[in-house]
Amino acid sequence: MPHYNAYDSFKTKKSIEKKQRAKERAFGKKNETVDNFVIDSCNKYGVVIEVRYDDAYILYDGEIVLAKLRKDINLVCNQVVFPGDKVDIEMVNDTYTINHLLTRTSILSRTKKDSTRLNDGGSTKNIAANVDLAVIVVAAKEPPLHPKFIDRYLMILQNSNIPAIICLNKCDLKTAEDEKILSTYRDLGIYVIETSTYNNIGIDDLKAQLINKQAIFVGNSGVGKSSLTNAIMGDDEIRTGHVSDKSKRGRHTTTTSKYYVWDDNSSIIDTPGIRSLDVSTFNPNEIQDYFPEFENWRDKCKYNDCLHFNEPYDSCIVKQGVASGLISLDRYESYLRIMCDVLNVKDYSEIFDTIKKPEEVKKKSK
Ligand SMILES: Nc1nc2c(ncn2[C@@H]2O[C@H](COP(=O)(O)OP(=O)(O)OP(=O)(O)O)[C@@H](O)[C@H]2O)c(=O)[nH]1
Ligand SMILES: [Mg+2]
Ligand SMILES: [Zn+2]
Repeated sequence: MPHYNAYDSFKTKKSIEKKQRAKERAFGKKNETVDNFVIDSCNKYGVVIEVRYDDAYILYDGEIVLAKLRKDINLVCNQVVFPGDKVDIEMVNDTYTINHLLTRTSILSRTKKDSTRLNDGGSTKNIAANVDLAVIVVAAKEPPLHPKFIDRYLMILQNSNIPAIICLNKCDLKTAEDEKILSTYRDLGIYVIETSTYNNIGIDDLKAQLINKQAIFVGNSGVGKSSLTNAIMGDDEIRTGHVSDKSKRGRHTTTTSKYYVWDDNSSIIDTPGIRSLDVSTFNPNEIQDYFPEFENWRDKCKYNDCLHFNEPYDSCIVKQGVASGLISLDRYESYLRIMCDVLNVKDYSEIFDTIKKPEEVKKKSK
């Protein structure tokens, strides 16, 4: 029916435009809307500290100034610049104006599926720019350590080409179970550091990792990102909050991402905690690329296009690798959960059971 077709094409056009804009924001590409806005260099630049809706705080010449976007750019500030961005600013009629954005070395973004709209490919939310290193902060005990959160963050960071390390904060509360989870990541070659801001453990170690870098702290609310930032800054200016007793979830104390300089050439971006990470817009065939430990097994699966998901146990060498304990069961469970999200499948327990009880399954299938 023409009416619906017209509506659909309107929606498609809108969504293409939206995606195009998100892409341009993410990669800082020059385009018609923001002609001449992205430049490769300038004499003196400022660094974006914090972005509000329509203006941003910029560290410029040793001072913090508030600046607005160049007038001809028809977008609001928080769609265009992000903490860590380098900008060329100029005083125009008593107001600092962001004239140009310097080409980014990286942009950390996450996708967000909009559940209120059908067929929405998801929107992209940029978090910070020019990040050299991301620290995935997790906590012992409060809130509980969930490997699935780490796995999703590792995917997003790899996708943004940003190296990552893991920091287990509150190591004063660490349990044997936490250690088991962390050892999986150590085995994958990821640097894991343990800290306690209460007992001043591991802070110097963490500083050594962050020196001469623009780093970012990401993770759930209440893990101690702001406490760690305070510990590194050597003061306690940033507000921190207690994990609520009832839900054991943080209270979302930090509400906007903010850039802090702690050494001549070293900075940290402290971010607000998030509850969950959506990776459902990833391509299902590519999810396994984010699980490097599958690599030596996946080529031997019976089917070339094996997703190590619904395929029978006997044909899937990755599943057999998990069953034999050579691939971490936790990581495989994460993989299944992510595949369920991507493929819109409700439950993975049947698939998971075939791994946990391979012998029984084999007997049954005989
Ligand atoms: N036991 C223990 N508690 C800590 C440690 N570091 C921080 N905390 C506590 O953990 C709680 C949360 O700390 P925050 O620094 O606000 O956590 P956050 O990750 O910044 O939280 P959001 O801003 O909500 O994302 C506070 O009550 C801190 O006092 C630690 O090393 N050990
Ligand atoms: Mg905080
Ligand atoms: Zn397979």
